[in-house]
Amino acid sequence: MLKKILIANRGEIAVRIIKACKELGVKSAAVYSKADGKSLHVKLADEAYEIGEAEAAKSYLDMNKIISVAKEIGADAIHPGYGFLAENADFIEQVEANGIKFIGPSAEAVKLMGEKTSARRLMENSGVPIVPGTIHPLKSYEEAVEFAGKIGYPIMLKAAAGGGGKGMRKVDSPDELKSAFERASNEALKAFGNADVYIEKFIENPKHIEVQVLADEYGNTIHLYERECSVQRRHQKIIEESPSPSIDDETREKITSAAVKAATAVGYKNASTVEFLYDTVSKDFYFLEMNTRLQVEHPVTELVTRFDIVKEQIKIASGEKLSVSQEEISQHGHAIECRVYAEDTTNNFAPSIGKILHHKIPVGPGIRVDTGIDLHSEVSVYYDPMLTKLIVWDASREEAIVRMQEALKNYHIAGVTTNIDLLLWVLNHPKFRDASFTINFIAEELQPLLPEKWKKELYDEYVEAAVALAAILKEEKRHLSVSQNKTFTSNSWELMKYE
Ligand code: MV4
Repeated sequence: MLKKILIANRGEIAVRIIKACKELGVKSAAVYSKADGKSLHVKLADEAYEIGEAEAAKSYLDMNKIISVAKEIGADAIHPGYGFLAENADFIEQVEANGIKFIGPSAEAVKLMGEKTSARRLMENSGVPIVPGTIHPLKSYEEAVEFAGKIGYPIMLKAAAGGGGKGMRKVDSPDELKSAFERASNEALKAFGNADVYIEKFIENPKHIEVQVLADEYGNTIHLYERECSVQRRHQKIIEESPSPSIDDETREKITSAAVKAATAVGYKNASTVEFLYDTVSKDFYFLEMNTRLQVEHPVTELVTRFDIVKEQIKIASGEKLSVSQEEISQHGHAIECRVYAEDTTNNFAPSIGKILHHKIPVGPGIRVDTGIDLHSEVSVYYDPMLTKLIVWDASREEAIVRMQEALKNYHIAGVTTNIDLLLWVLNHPKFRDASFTINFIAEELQPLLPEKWKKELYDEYVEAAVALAAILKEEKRHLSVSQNKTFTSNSWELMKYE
């Protein structure tokens, strides 16, 4: 077993990894920036080392610094969590060149899956269904015209080096293609240093379903079933659940087998997630991308399969064989995760910064709280504003929803504005209840309730939206949460109080 793991991350995921280390009797070493001295992960780890300035580029993204700390303190492995350096093939190579174990996939697999056309080629050759489109970067605008004509509009132009929604452009008709092609290539070059783009058929109103995969270093690969993550806004998931309420057992069997095929095809080791778009009408699913890391939403899978993914990651990196076989994994009951963000829904999801002045977490049967904050923590502008993941388990989806509503109502945070009201609004929405939501749910249902900007000339619209939201909240008989550092110019909660 590994002896000391450096955790190259912060917040709730660093805390989650520290807990797995403690349970396995492995020493944990935190690293932190100057903004994070009082953070929970620093308090909980066995050791903690400051690595630089608040800006991520000068701390959590500083590969050399992190590797030199690991060597100095005698860490034999690095767990990257998600984000930051987790899917950086150069980092993996450097970690390994220094004789340190990277808890994750090989640099090779990360590169192969990071270039989206090579990923699509590999999937097609392995019998994993991909979205119809090109499997090589487009060589010219003329080639784009030809392919788009063949598969039919609307299409998506995507950056080969992109992912997660970056460098993506929908094209509705041939006359839009020229400018879209040029802009997409330019954007791709600027964002990723690589101008390559490719074409996919645009899939209308799909769901987002992904499969958790685990593989050891001896080629054994299993899946831990699926998660549905369709409730998102601007490529930011906010609610995830397992099992998916939208697929039948036959589709479940097909999509999980496809995910195992995908991981096997890349010779994958450790934990990964294979993402699919799912068309509810045809019941077809299409490979989107493979995430070569532990994901934010892994806990719903842990609760439903009763299996600890992070401990297994560490065991795999220690050279152990998978501790379970596929036959030993099954789904029990239903789990839902809500991501609690420090942000203002009514102010264009602007991050809310401040000091945590009050923090009472919900407790009770079937409630799990993965948090990176506690009383007095500082929520800064430097990092992702996700504070906490509330995860609940219950025997059925209906019961899990009720349990989550209670958990959210009993989660009290003061000092920053949170999205708890938004989460409650979603859980009560008929389209969430009957599972008919797609990836466009928030954009279609919530956005019309919210004005784009809070300019003075938009005041009427602002009042209208605030009143509409207030009515929804009143119907749910809930109290409005008012931020400590409220601004009277752009805070609809204030308006609602007077309504
Ligand atoms: C698509 C699509 C529709 N058709 N590709 C967004 C993130 C990136 N992983 C791929 N994405 C999409 N690709 C085709 N051919 C719609 C999306 C998409 C999306 C996908 C998953 C979850 C949320 C999403 C939100 C907007 C768009």
